[in-house]
Amino acid sequence: MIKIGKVLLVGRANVGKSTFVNNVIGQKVAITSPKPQTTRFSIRALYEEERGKIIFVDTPGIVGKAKDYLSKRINEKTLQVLNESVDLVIYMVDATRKRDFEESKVLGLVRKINRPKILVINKIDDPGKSFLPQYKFLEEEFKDVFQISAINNMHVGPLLDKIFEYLPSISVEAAADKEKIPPDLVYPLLNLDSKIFLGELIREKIFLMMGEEIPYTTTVMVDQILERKNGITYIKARILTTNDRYKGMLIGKDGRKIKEIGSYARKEIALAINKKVFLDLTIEVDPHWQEMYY
Ligand SMILES: Nc1nc2c(ncn2[C@@H]2O[C@H](COP(=O)(O)OP(=O)(O)OP(=O)(O)O)[C@@H](O)[C@H]2O)c(=O)[nH]1
Ligand SMILES: [Mg+2]
Repeated sequence: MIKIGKVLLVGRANVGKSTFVNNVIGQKVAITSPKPQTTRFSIRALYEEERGKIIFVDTPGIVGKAKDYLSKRINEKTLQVLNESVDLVIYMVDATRKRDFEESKVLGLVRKINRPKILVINKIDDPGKSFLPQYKFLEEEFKDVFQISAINNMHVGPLLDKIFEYLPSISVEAAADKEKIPPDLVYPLLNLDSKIFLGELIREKIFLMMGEEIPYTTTVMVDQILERKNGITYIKARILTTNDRYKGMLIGKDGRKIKEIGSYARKEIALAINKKVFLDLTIEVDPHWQEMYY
């Protein structure tokens, strides 16, 4: 018998959900950054080992007060995912952040999900900023509680053991027969196509290299991926932003900012696909991209 099932990750923005998924899988599937709502849509990624398969569903973090249109849309998207049928829910909280009304909002949503749940308290590697006592009361509500450091993979092993305990078992023969597996568990490694994934890698660099405001005015479209005869992979991508001022900031003095973003993204893409990459990256103003989002 092996285990196979779907695990939903839910929590406030920035608690480390995507970092956790990347580190368990051992490969970057979701971009991460210190800014909230880095993840904008749910990402499904497959973890496989001898005990079985886990489909992790990483979701965008829920923010307490969604002020702008984009943030509202992202919150709505996450709420929809919470209704999906899953075998287990991981509710992740951040030990380095105060529990406030935003956390109460997320807890309220988690309580409504009628599935087995595990409470994961993340970032315990950072004792200087620990609000651990504020999360203590949750330990009565959740039978299974793990304190981890997703970034250092600390205590992640025992958590995985527990996750597997909760997942349904099926015979090895049945698991090998795609017909016998529920269709929503037959995923490729990642549910994103390569254009979307490359766009995400570029978007991550904007989240890491620009100030607080700009990332939320931008999205990235990858238009073309071409394998050239000379062995170079040509990628044409556009950063969309909402007005000229932001465009100017993204370009930077003498075009330095866009160059930095492009070069950082290009290097990571080249490493990931093990090919030489030419990244043709431009910036466009589109005041309406957020309305078209999704
Ligand atoms: N110290 C510490 N930092 C962490 C840990 N896990 C994640 N982080 C950092 O926390 C920030 C947010 O991590 P993400 O994985 O992007 O968080 P997320 O929950 O996916 O956030 P959203 O997608 O915005 O909802 C990043 O800067 C991570 O490097 C951890 O275990 N310890
Ligand atoms: Mg994320």
